[in-house]
Amino acid sequence: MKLLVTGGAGFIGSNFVHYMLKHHPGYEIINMDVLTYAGNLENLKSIEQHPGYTFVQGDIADHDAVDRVFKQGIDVVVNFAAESHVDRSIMEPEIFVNTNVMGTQVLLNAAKKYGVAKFVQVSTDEVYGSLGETGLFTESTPLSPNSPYSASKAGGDLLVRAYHETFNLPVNITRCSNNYGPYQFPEKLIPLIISRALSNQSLPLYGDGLNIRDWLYVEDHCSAIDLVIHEGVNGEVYNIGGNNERTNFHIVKRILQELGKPESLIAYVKDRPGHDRRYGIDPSKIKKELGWKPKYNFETGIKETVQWYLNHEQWWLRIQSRQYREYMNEMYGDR
Ligand code: NAD
Ligand code: TDX
Repeated sequence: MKLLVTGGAGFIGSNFVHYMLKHHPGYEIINMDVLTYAGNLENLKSIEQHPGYTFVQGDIADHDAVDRVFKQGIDVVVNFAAESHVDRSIMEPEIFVNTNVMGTQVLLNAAKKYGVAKFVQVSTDEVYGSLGETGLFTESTPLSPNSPYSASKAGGDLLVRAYHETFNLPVNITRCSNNYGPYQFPEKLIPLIISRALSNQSLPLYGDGLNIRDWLYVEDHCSAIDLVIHEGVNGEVYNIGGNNERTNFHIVKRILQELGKPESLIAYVKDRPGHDRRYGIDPSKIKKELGWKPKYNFETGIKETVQWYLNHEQWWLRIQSRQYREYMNEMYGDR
């Protein structure tokens, strides 16, 4: 089995490459990643010499680069490559359309041209928009994205759907809730709070801090995608989540408790424009139809994650490059 993983140097993609090499030792994995600020080959250092693993630096929106990869014969595509941070999509939406829409289109075209056994589009619950106080997102919830990020992900999803309906491409779309765990770039809430608390910097909570996200440990997302590759019914969408809704305030307080740091570090800051109030995934379809079950509860997952960041201080300190510092300064007024 030759598996093309795009965006495999990012957070979830690198966890997925490790997961697949461990659980499917005979598979051949090609990781195509352009290495944006979020792509980090250090995440894959321990498997860089693995005989089943190859890295190709390239942009999924570059027809020629994608064509060269597909010429090698690809059985399955798992498309993780994306611009993934909502705040950046508010500052600079165009790149989100280029990668998340155009890039997906280029991959779909190559998959159609060369033929694949499966194309898995890794999407997000954010395409469904925001929930009120009750209810959960199901696979039939209408798409109602509110940020340039989620709109571009929804655009990619619709193209994937169209390639199934029009060209019979064997596709699945997965829509997962917020992930956390090792190798997550410290612009996202959990690693941002851990790294800033460890440096005794202020901890920015947007608005009233009571927006709700539904958290899933990254390894559980990987096991769900593995299952969808092998058992997913072509053309189907699968929501993935572990029923772990928490307010942002709760998350920050829990991390402070784990680190033994004071709540006085919390700083309420201006809200994110278009900030979705609540996400909550109904994962019953993937559980019932494919037998997926998450392994981690939130308590175990958050403890492991905090420990990982404590043990890998050099990993996130190295990331804090000039570009990262400029971004943090623009967002939070750091010096
Ligand atoms: P990430 O930002 O950590 O990683 C994205 C990776 O894609 C990086 O390695 C980057 O270099 C690469 N990339 C970006 N543009 C590219 C391009 N044009 N060509 C090739 N590679 C490119 O993102 P993540 O958090 O790991 O998310 C991975 C996927 O999962 C995304 O599609 C995202 O929408 C989806 N998702 C993320 C979450 C979450 O909580 N992080 C939840 C649900 C779905
Ligand atoms: O400094 C912060 N302060 C804060 O209050 C940051 C970075 C975030 N927040 C809030 C905004 C959200 O309500 O925390 C929540 C989580 O924020 P992010 O980590 O930016 O994630 P979110 O916007 O929910 O999107 C994430 O989950 C779905 C990923 O970034 C997406 O790629 C994924 O699709």
